[in-house]
This record gives sequence, C-alpha cells and structure tokens, in this order.
Amino acid sequence: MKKEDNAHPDQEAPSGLSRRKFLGATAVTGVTAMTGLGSSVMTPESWAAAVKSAQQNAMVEPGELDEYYGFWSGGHSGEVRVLGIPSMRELMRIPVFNVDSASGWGLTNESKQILGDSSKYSNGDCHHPHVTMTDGKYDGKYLFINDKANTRVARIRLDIMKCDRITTIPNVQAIHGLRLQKVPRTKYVFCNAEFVIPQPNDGTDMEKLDNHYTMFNAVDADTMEVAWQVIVDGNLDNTDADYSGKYVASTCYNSEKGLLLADTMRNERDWVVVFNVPRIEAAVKAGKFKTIGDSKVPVVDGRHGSELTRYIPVPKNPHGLNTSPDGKYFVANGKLSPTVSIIAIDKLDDLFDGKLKSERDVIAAEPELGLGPLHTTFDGRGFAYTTLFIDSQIAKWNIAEAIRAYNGEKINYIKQKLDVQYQPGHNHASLAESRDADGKWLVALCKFSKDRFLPAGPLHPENDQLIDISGDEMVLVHDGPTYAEPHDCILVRRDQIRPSKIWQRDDPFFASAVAQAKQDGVNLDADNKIIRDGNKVRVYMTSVAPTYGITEFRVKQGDEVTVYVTNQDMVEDVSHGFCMVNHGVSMEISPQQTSSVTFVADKPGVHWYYCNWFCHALHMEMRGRMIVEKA
Ligand code: CUK
Ligand code: CUA
Ligand code: CA
Repeated sequence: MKKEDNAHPDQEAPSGLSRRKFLGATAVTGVTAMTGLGSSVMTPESWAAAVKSAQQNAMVEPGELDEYYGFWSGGHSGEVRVLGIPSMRELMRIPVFNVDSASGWGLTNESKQILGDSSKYSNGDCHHPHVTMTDGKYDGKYLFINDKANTRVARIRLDIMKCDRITTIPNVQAIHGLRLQKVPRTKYVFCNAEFVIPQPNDGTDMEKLDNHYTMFNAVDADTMEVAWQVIVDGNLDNTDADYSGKYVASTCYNSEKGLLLADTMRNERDWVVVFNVPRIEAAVKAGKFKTIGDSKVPVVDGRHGSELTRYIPVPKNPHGLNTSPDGKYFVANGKLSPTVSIIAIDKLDDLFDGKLKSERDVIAAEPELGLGPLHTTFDGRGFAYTTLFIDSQIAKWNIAEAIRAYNGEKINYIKQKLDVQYQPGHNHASLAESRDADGKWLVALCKFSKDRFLPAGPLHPENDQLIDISGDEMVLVHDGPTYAEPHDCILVRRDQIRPSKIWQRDDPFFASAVAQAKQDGVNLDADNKIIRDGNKVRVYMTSVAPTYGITEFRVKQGDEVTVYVTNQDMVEDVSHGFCMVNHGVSMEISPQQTSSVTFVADKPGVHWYYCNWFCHALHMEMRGRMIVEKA
C-alpha cells in the first residue's frame, strides 16, 4: 500500500518535511520509533514483527466484543462518548451538558429535572471523565465529569449510561481539573476552579486584585452537594489524588495572578499545591470556615501559611498532574518547561509537619523529556508515558531510572519517542488511574489531525490514536477522528462495568413521572388515559411495537400538554421514540422506560406524532394525532 498517494499533495508534516514521504508507508505505523532514543536497537525484521503483533492485538472481528470500555469526554460538544477498545468503535453517546435531539436530553422532563437551574444553558465544555473507585480500583458505579463552560460537575450512572445528577459549584468560575478520591473509596470528587475572580463577585469591588482568588472544591460523590471549598493562591489547572485518601495535588500555571497572557509567564516557577484532606475536614468540623454570599458551603483558607496546604515550586506553567499507580508519585507536567516534576508522596507528611528545609525537598526527580510535556500516564511496569505537545511525540521513560539520573547517575531514562499526529494533549493507558494499570493500550488524544483524514471542511477533527504498549516498543495501530473535542479519556476493563440491558420499572430516573401518575390514579403499565387539570393536560400512553396506546387525543389551544409514554416492550433493543411534529418535541423510550415531555399546544389544527426510533417493520405506521381545538 502506498500511503503517500492518499495524502493531499500540498499538505506536509509540521516539520516541513513529509515524514510519510521520507520514510514510506511503514512510517504510518511508527517506524520513526527506531530513529528515536530507543533502548533496544531494533532490526527492520523485529520492528515488522512488533507491528504485526500489535495489529493482531488490536483486531476485533465483526461480532466480537472489546476488552475495554473507553469513556471519552466530548469537550465543548458537552457530551460523553463510550468506545470499545481496542476496536475504537463508538458504542454510545451520553448527552450531559448539551441538548440531544435523539434521546431528548434537555427536552424531556426527566432530563430537565436533572439539569435543574442550569437547564437554561445548552452548552458545556467537559474535559475529565473519571470512574469511581473502591480501594484504588475502578468499581464501575459512576463516572464524573467537569463542565468548564458553566462551572458544573455531572455524575453519570454507569448501569444505565445516563447522567443522573448535575451540580453547579458556587462562588467560583470554570471547573477544569477533576479527579476522584481513590481510597478507601470515592467519597469526594475533587475539582479545580480555574479562573481567579473577585470575592464576592457581585460588582462591588472589581478593581483591587487582592480580593481576587479561586478555590479547590470537594463534591460529595453520594449526595452531589459541595462539601467544602479551599481558597488558594494563584490559580488551579489539573489535579489528582493519592492512594491513601489523604493528599490531593493540583497544578497552578498562574501563580502570578496575571490577567494577560504575558503576565502568566512572568515567574520562572509556578507551583503544585498539595491539599491535606484530613486537615481540611477537621477545620470544617471545628467551624474554622466562612461562607460566601447565599452559599452555605464551608470555605476554608488554604493560602500560603495555612496548615491545610503546601505549595511546591515547579518550573513554569505546569499543566497535567498524574499519580503513579504504585501510589508513590505525583507527576506534574512542565508545559513551558521540557521537564516533568516527580513529587515523592511519602515525603508529604514531613512537608506538612515542617520537617523539611525546603518545599523542593519533596522533588524526587525532574527529568527532561522534550518540548511541551502536558500529561503523563503509566503502564504499571515502572514506565511513564508523557505527551510532548510541541514535539508531537509520546516519550516513554523509566521512573526509577529518572530518579537515579536526578541523583547523579549517568543513565538514559528515555526509552522511546513515538511520533504522533499531531500535538497530543492527554494520553491515557488502560486502567492507568487505578492500582490495576495493565500496560496494554494507550490512547494519545491529538489536538490536530492535519492531513490524516479526508478533508471535511475548514474545521478538522481531532485524532485519537491507539498505541499498543504491551511490548518493549510503542506501536501505533489506529487513527480515530473525533469531533470537538476530547481532552481526556479513561479505559476500564469490561468486567468492571455492569450495564443494564433493560430498564427496571422502579428506576429513580423517571420516579417523578411515576409519582405524578399515581397521583392521577393512572397505572403506567396498563392505562391509556388523559387527565385534565385546569389548562394542564396529562396524556398517559403505553407503547408496544408498532403502536401507541393512544392514537388520537384532543386538547384546547393554549393547553400545556405533558405526554408520558411507557414502553411496554420487554425485548432488548426495542426502543421507541415520541416526536410531535412542528413542536420541537422528541424523546427516547427504551424498553420498560417511562419518558415525559411538556409543551404548549399553541397551534390549532391536526398535529401528527410519530415514533422516531426504528422499532418494527411497521415503524412508519407507529403514529397518532393530536387535535388542537381553537381557543
Ligand atoms: S486539559 Cu485539555 S489537554 Cu482540560 Cu486535561 Cu490538558
Ligand atoms: Cu416504535 Cu418506531
Ligand atoms: Ca506562570
């Protein structure tokens, strides 16, 4: 196969020299690795064998199931996507901060109730999907994700793969970094508010910067209430928790509290701020907190000099923060520095107890990896993988050797640099944020795809690349175009997720509809009834492929109509829809689910409704009429 023939003639690799032309077809699967700083010298034959074996590993035949679930953030599309790994097949989309025409997310009463006050926003910007843990292992119960755009945190139930709670974080702006407590279980969702704002931010004092700050937040994973907030110096970017339940670390790129770009790069060093969770809990319990405005959330002060935090200086504008799966290190990624800073977690007790001369004494190593290190992931075998945004590479390096080199030994801790296409942000290895890190697959989430796909207009897709890391050398096996814009993903073993294949009739997701029906004396599982309540009309209908229980109902112009559909089908996969033509009304009703939607019947006349989820040979015939009489 002559790959370069497919390349657009005037598109070249960013170096100005087309790597693909230069190296021929095999460059696509990573022959450039051989030209990197490889530890082992590979012959063309052994490289070809490695590529072949990686491709076989990645093969999932039609009808076969994947070994891993991948949960992808959908960036500013506001959704979460579910992929199978290694096939990279998209299995499902979970609307969260967006409005979804197919499922009716943002349109149905059930979803509006979950969206709460924030249902007025139809955009979101999600970056960091993370799965709950027990004892440092994924338990598959929930997935949490941030919304930078409207300062929210959402919870997704992984049994039904639907969002069930959304919380707006008060007193702050732009929730970015988000990670979960790993041990003993996910009690807290830790999330960083990125932007520094005046406090209180009510227009009273916007000029003097010393009342500006941002906060680190802990959300109770069970109740979705904000448990507490910690005032910090500087700002907050990414975060991760340790494997003891005690410490959480966050990067700060704006220790300067700069308002303009140049200001944020003034300091040679910014910092990693470490939060001492038991001390924060004790301070809250002892009443050493304030509240801000209408919010009842306890706010503690973690600025310099506080007993609740420590500030560890690290080079310029760090970005990603990743905990090694052995629980020993926090790794802060340099971004404007070619280094990552390795923080020894076992030295943090001494740091908090004032037993160290300098905060920098907790730095175990600061290996130089290349240009623009953004995020690091791990294989559980002692190697780390760091994205180099500017170099467009993944650097594989040995943690223990980097520490030995920091202590003076002459040793090359970098094992391989693999070209990726192009400009990777996050990378994520299978099970890497848990004790189970298994070193099989790595996904590099590249911000630019340039010439890798057929052009589809001025907006290019991102490129999520699958890399086999099970052998000595990383091997690229798959390019995956993705729509705006995954920042991060998480790969979970398939037995760790236990999705339902059919709804339970007592599911809390539609408990409000059940309660309303009960109040109206309607049995959702059998009745087809219309209840008038002033100018409110509640239409209860069943659905069994290919018919609705009600095929005609009458209302008056101006009535507020709520349609409840209960899908009586028991057969997996027989989902129905309900779409009222010319009313902007659409929703999904999967087997044994009740869904409801409310709208105003403001147009006199005959209006057809129909099933928009292909369910039966007579799916087109599954329809009915709403007759609206003139007021
Ligand atoms: S961030 Cu996007 S590449 Cu929001 Cu985790 Cu680093
Ligand atoms: Cu029911 Cu299509
Ligand atoms: Ca800075």
